[in-house]
Amino acid sequence: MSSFAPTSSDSANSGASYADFDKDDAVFFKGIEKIPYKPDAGPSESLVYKHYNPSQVVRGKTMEEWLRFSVCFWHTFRGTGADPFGFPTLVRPWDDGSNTMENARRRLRAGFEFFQKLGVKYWTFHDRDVAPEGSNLSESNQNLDKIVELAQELQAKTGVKLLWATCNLFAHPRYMNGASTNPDAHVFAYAAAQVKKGLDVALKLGAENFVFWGGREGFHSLLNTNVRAELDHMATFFRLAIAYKKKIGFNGVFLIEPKPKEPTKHQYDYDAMTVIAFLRTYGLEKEIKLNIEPNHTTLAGHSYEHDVVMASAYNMLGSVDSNTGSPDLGWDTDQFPMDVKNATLLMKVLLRQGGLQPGGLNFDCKVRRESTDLKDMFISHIGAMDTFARALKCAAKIFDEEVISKQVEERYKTFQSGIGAKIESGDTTLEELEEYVLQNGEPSQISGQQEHFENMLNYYL
Ligand code: XLS
Ligand code: NI
Ligand code: NI
Repeated sequence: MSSFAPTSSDSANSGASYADFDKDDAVFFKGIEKIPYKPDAGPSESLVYKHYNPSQVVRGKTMEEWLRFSVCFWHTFRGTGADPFGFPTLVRPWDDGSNTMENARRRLRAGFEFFQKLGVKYWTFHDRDVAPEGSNLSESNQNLDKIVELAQELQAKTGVKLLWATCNLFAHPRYMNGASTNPDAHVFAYAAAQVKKGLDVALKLGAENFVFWGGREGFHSLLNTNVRAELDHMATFFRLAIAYKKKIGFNGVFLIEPKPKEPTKHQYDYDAMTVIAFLRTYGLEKEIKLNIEPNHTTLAGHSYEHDVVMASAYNMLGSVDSNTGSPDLGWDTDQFPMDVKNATLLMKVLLRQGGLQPGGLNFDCKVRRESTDLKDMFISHIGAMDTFARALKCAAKIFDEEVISKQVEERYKTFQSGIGAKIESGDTTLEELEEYVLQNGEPSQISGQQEHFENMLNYYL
């Protein structure tokens, strides 16, 4: 905590002490009830869903099944609003800012009340978000065990499940030069030990996936870096994790989350195609899929939906961190996704691949540091969920009517017969193709019709 402690602008909890939240029947979000579906609500009614109706069936599945929303613990329950230029702004009345187990328990219990009131069935966390790191590995593991016991209890009581767990291999100073790609084998061993425990915990809590995000796996300078050795070590790290996963019988899907930079200048898991190439190079493509975060995709210089499209095209899309950035900024702002057009482009892909299960749409998002009310935690998630519900309906209409897909198919029709069919099956030669051109001359011009396709998309939004 900083020396400057802001006071909350929220009145619902005024007068409560931290100890009040230790009681079994403590209510963390006073005055906020379970968020209802209210399609006729007006523009300023904010604690209602106007589009997300979990049981509504869209193309054979309920909205809840298609969307599989998940709340992330780190931003929503550990975020303080601090930035490199400013102190924390977010006051959570149960959080005394300490690194104690009591505080960790309160945060977790607040979390489950939040998931339930929101009506979200999944959550995600890093090991170090939920339990304090101790002074050595054994102490950290003991802290984690105690908190996992409480998480198990809360999951059973509420029916909220774990979409994925992950290990924080980037915050502690020991990882400053990387975790699995650290030039020091001792650090590699530490990261491995931490992942071993992370997998035990994931198994215990029934995690449906397990994520690896390599924020420090990369380099700031090639001058001091042996890139080939580091990538070989990273592959070894994954092989060891796969072996342990099988040994303990953890069936969750392993996911790598690509990101090109931030905090490291260049990260090895640059984007979807880089990770797919890495997995294939090291023979790991059957064991690991991708968790795509569109904000990372735009940081890599691609459009919002690019990596979702690419990963899905190769059957490698496992899950999505559905936050967004400001395209006019060069960093990961982790904003809530509120853009119906972008969300529709994403849902189009999910519909085509039949959903994301056992993955989901994880809100790796944080409220702006100026959004200081407890209510803002709800409003942000509700807005994003409504955005995706609208997008699902738009994408379903696009699918039902098949207008766009038929016209895309039409662009490739020359591959269905004649010389095109031979190219398609790989059953031709350069000589044969030369002969074809000598016979048929110059291809006639065919419009790409980009604006026509853009107009068609807008029709459905
Ligand atoms: C950071 C990443 C991170 C992962 C989990 O940019 O998005 O939050 O999702 O470690
Ligand atoms: Ni993420
Ligand atoms: Ni991110």
